[in-house]
Amino acid sequence: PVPKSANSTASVTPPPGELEDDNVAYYIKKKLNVWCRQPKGKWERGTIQSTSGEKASVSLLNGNVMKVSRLELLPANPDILEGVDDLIHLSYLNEPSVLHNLQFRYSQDIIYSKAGPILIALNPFKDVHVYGNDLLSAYRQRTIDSPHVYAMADAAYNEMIRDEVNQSIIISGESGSGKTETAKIAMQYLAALGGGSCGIENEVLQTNFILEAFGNAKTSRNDNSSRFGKLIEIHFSTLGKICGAKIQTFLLEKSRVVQLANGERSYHIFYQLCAGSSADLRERLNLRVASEYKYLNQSDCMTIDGVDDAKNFHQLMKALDVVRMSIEDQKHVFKMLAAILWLGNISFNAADNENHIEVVKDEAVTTAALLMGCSSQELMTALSTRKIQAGKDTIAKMLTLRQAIDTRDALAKFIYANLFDWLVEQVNKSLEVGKRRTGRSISILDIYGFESFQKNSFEQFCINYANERLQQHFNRHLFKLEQEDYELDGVDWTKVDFDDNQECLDLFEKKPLGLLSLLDEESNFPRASDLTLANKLKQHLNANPCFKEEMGRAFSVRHYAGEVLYDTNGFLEKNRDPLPSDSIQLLSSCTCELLRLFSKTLNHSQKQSNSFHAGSLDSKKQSVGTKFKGQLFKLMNQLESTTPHFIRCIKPNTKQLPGIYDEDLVLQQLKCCGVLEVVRISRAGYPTRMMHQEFARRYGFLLSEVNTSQDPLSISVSVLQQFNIPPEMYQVGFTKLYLRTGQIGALEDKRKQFLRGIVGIQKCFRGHRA
Ligand code: AOV
Ligand code: MG
Repeated sequence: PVPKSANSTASVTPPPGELEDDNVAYYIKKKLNVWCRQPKGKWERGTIQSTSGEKASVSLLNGNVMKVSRLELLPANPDILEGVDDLIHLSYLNEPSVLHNLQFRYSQDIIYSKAGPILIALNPFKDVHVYGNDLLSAYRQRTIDSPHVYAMADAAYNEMIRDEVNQSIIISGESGSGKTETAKIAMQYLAALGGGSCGIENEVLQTNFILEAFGNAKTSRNDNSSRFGKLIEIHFSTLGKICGAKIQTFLLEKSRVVQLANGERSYHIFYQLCAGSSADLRERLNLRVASEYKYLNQSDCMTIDGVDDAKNFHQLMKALDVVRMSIEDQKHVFKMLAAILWLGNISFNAADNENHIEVVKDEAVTTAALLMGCSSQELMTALSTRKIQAGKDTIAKMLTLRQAIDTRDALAKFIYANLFDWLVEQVNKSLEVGKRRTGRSISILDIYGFESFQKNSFEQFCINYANERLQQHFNRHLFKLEQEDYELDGVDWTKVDFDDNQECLDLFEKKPLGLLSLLDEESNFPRASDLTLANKLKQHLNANPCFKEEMGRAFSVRHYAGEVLYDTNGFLEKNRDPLPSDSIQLLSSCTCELLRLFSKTLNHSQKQSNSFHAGSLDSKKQSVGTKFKGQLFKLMNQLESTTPHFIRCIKPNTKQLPGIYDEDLVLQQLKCCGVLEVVRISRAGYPTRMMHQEFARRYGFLLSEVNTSQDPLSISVSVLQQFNIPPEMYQVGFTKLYLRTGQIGALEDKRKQFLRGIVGIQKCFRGHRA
């Protein structure tokens, strides 16, 4: 289940160092390192001994000598570049070189590296001792500058203060790659840096625990997988202290509440509640052990290795206290959770021989009704019948087993999703920025990465759409803006091709002929089916190069990170996400305040209509896809106004184990997130840029001959000439100087030496007078 390779068209300079005829001899003479592809595709390092025709004989590091085609050879980096901090510094950027550099570091527990402006974080799957107060202060005082989340958070903080511009830290990567942990590490740094007297930073950190309890679950790929996207905006006062925060969440996976794949769990909170609640609470909620609930026991997985649900429940209650949730509200929350569990245990009996059912009146129904605040009869009616208008009368029609189960599950999902949103709202109220808003903030985005499985459904469809949007943001910043900057400033710059994914975004977003619009149109059509949807898509979208027709109900999308095959099975239903009007009426009549509140979140118009059973989308109710698109647009707008910092998390193996570095897996992730392109472009470009005035002011005094001109440009050029900076290492723009990697460092050294010299002379002079 891995995405196929990304199409990398971006090559600024030709991939450096093809082994050409004329330099092979040089490689042999100097015993330069090369990479040699092994029969199974793995690359080994060695040196070329001799060549004959198209064949070369290579002596490998492990002592073996191999005869291979010259096509199987790539230049390797000299030993002195082993394990460099920033991939930009590698002489050769071919795949084995990049993979080896990261592996070399990983094997020494150095999990962070840079790729130009991007931070790469490899998941260690164990405690690596690179966190904590000592390191935190070291990064604060800049006594360490090796790549780290701390360094990135520090840069964001400083830029926020210096430029008075909001910042964002955008974290992406596959499931289990370490996004959520990385986000927490960044938050810890900011909390330490911006911690004030009011303790709000602790509150901000505690929210992680609450959101993870309700929004994370064990999946086959991650024991603590976030099943929602999250943006946390941390606000700072003019003094640079944290003064509040705001959390936005995206697209919680609701289906998990009622349906689990084997070996996976529902949301942590259910198991925590069952394991950790007090005797008193257990009695009030008529609570059982987790294994007695159908919603939890269907997947044969009740516990997670190394996780103590009961202990976590106590920590959760503490966290709820920290965000000042009242005991009353906490009780409501637990009541809703128990109600959901009991709903899942409600069962049905055949009522007649026409497939109709009735609800079994047992402990499950009575307890669920009690917790929700309605009578058992009301609940039973809502789950087994639906009212339909027949002339002037309303009559109750009995449901089939399938309809009844769907109704029950829809109710459980609705309650949970609303409870989650409500909880986020409560947390936000507690974190609310005081009256003195400064507008300065750092946002941290932890959102699901690109997904491609054997079978992909509506969830992957939405997730991958979100990733296309994020990728465009990434492209815009790193490639487009960069080029525009050069062009505006009159700098000669051979255009860089990069994968513009606009076509794919159009495929999703175009109206009326895009995936989302067509999906909505079909969702509104009562007799539509997954097959009619698939046919409609094929009929209208075949011309888009990112769309590919497949057999039957399926279609494929060519995403920036590879082609994904989607099965339309369930798309319409998940996009409509219906709740029967009878259920809405039931909720609005419950004595539980929360449920009444939730029922109001639904559009009033839906209550009148019978959208669920008609199987269409109420015209006023937004579909899940459209709502998500709206959220994404809002998110993108927010991010556009910030200076972005990108972190790409990489999962070195799928076993969640330390010490295993699967080259293919790493390579495929590096390609998916465009890391290799960024390195090439950053290196080919001029990463350092300075206004002429700024440059002249900083280095002008180093000139040995007094420059009579006051013109910053001519002063700057004189400086560059005096220090013999080769012309290919810089470009002079209309307003700025553009320097290649490494040049500014050399100038800074000269400046320091010079200043030390002056201080030395002054000391000596003072000493003389004394
Ligand atoms: P994710 O957020 O990217 O997955 P997590 O942040 O939950 O991934 O990381 C998965 C697991 O990897 C964690 O539970 C830790 O055990 C381990 N891990 C990650 N980063 C570190 C680190 N820096 N040091 C030690 N262990 C780490 V998902 O939410 O599934 O996409 O939807
Ligand atoms: Mg996560």
